[in-house]
Amino acid sequence: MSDTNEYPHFPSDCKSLLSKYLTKEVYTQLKDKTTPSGFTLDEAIASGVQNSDSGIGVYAGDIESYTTFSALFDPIIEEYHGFSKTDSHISNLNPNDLKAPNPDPENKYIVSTRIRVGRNIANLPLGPAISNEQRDNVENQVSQALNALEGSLKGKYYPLDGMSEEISQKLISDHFLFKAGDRFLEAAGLNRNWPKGRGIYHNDEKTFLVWVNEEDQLRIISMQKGGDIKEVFQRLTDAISKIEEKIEFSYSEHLGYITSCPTNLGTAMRASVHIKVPNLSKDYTRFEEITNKYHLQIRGINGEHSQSVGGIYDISNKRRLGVTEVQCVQDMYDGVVQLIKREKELEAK
Ligand code: ADP
Ligand code: DAR
Repeated sequence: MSDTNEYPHFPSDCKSLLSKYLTKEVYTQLKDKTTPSGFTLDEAIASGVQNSDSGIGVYAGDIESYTTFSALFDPIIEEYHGFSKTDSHISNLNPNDLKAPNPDPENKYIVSTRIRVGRNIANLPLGPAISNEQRDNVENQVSQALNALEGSLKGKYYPLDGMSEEISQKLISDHFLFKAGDRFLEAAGLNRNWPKGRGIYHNDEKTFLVWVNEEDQLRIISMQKGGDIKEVFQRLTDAISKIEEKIEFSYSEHLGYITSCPTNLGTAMRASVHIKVPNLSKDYTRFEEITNKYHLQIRGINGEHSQSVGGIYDISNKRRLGVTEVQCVQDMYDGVVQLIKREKELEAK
């Protein structure tokens, strides 16, 4: 990453929130500031400057980035989340508050369900500013805590460093492991010293997984075949509380759980289903009417920036900050019920 100290050029077709809110005045105001980790504005905006097709384009290097560079982060957070600089985040990880009987007990539509949260360790820099030694210490601390888990969460940590290409590709194609080499993360400095310090923990059934030192220091994941969304949420909340007995997560009253990308702040939760809607997806306008109504995002089935395959889509909550974890999952559940209802109506025609 370079500290150019020059106002960046954005192509005329650039639609990132970075290009919208990094005015020359804001750049001049912030360009000489640094956070306690030594993180600079040029480092925070590097991803969006190098990738003009970014949607957002900025990453925080530490919790202090959100105050040191607030003149840039605040309007981006407000536009993306509808959350002002004076709002406070509230968390609710109680699965008893979720109203979600299995919407597809015959497994006709929902291929699989996955709910994940991002977490970072308190009082440490985030991925873009962490040192190699600090990142290795995160791996040691987190893997020790995970390897002590018992019962249905019991499993093993597998470092990426030294993992065979065959095993890592199989885990990625089975949707369990993160892809390597994302250019947005690369430009943000999140891939430095790759693959050292990175790895994956999973239980024997691969229904509970933790990614270590990808975009965030932990991605805590619960997933399984089918549509029992409540069971997936219950497993995730059980795991989070167990891990929190050993590790303090970075959290603020204003922004909730702190993450490197501002889109993940708050709950840092993405609750998704892979769902078969071949008829509904032919009428994409109607498809999006339903997903927009329930604050949902449509993705492809091989991760962010991927395409749908065979009429199967990744449908997940879009709201993460200013809503609770229960509301995130309820958003997804309520939207999925409507998608299935509409798909059934089209099947009947
Ligand atoms: P995230 O930021 O939530 O990790 P990605 O879109 O990058 O999201 O997905 C990461 C991995 O998780 C990908 O391999 C993707 O296919 C997989 N995945 C996401 N949602 C589901 C789901 N509901 N069922 C199975 N795999 C999923
Ligand atoms: N590609 C970046 C990040 C957007 C949100 N996705 C994350 N954090 N994985 C962008 O600015 O489009």
